[in-house]
Amino acid sequence: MNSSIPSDQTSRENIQAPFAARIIRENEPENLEFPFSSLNSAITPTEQFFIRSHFPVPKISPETYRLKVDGHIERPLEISYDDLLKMPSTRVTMTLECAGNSRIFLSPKVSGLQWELGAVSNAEWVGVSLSEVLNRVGVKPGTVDIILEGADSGEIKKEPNSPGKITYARSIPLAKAFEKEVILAYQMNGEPLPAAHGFPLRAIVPGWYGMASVKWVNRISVSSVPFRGYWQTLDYTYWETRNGLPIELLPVSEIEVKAEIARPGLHEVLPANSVYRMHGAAWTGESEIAKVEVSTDGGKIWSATQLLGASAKYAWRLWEFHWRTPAEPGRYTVMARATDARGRTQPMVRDAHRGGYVITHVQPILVEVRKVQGSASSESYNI
Ligand SMILES: Nc1nc2c(c(=O)[nH]1)N[C@H]1C(S)=C(S)[C@@H](COP(=O)(O)O)O[C@H]1N2
Ligand SMILES: [Mo]
Repeated sequence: MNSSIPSDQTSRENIQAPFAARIIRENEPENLEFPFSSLNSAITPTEQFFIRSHFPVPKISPETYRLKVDGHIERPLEISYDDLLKMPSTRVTMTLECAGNSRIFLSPKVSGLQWELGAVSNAEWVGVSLSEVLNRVGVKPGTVDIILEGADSGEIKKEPNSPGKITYARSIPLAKAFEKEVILAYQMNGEPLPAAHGFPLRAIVPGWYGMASVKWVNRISVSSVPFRGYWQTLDYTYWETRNGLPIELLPVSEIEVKAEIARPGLHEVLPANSVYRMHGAAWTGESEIAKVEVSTDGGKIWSATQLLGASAKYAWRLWEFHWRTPAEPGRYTVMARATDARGRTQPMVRDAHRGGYVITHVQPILVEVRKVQGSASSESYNI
């Protein structure tokens, strides 16, 4: 596809300023959350897109930058930034969710950044298909993993400790690496990648949690043996269970179906007997959103919401529901749950085998309905 033609979904006029600021979860390195209650466009403005970095942002000059490809291949290769820009480009709109998103809702509390609803954002990415690069170097038979390595590095000094100074590296299996939508992106929402999001080049692995989308990629290593690096053995893992028995610790990979409510927010005060616009976003892994339902009575009755815009695989879908709030003031619990085209639905309870990751069980949002003085009972809110 040609990268100079903007698609409808991302025309920048649709993005409204001024923006609500991102929420600081960690200052050094900078880890920032998208203020999810301010969701008002399918594309997250770059200025609001969440940031998750384990190490300080590396400074890379586009003049001296090289992408090196080595390992189990026919022809080792080095590509400059300029040469990458000249290769055929692919555009993909993709929702990036950190596997630790919503961690703050876990009880008992687990370690890690205490993300609320906003370690997830959606952007349009342009870059070179990873398959394009792999075809140039000639992947040898017997390849199992494609290792993506970033230029950032450091030592993890709290449990689980790293073996000294390490880089950020993750692998994806050969079949996934050859999917056209898996790209090495140099553009985000029509601009060169910002430093914090991986300038000059980052992987975009649609359908997988954020940890696979390696930023500041400067080396691709093709491997004939499974890669078992720090970021997929000691961190970013979950227990696979069979017959109630945890049998294997596996790397976190594919995104699970999930809906989040932007408004109302937790403990929001809503006017009684009024029409209130509940809204949010829903996304899934290797499928599409089929429906989003809401409950306003604590989970007894579920009603279908309106899905907005067009469905695009790998991008979240916005949804809305006009709720006639109760006439009776008091506390009410609202919830949203998504189902994808494969019939997968969010669980109501947390599966402990997922540890501190893949947090998709339905979240109850407590709101308060009050009589508002001087307002007509049929007024509409948040529309
Ligand atoms: N090199 C490198 N790539 C990385 C990371 C990192 O710390 N270093 N963090 C990963 C994680 S855990 C997530 S969720 C996404 C976040 O991407 P963003 O900062 O652009 O939102 O980047 C991934 N890629
Ligand atoms: Mo993440």
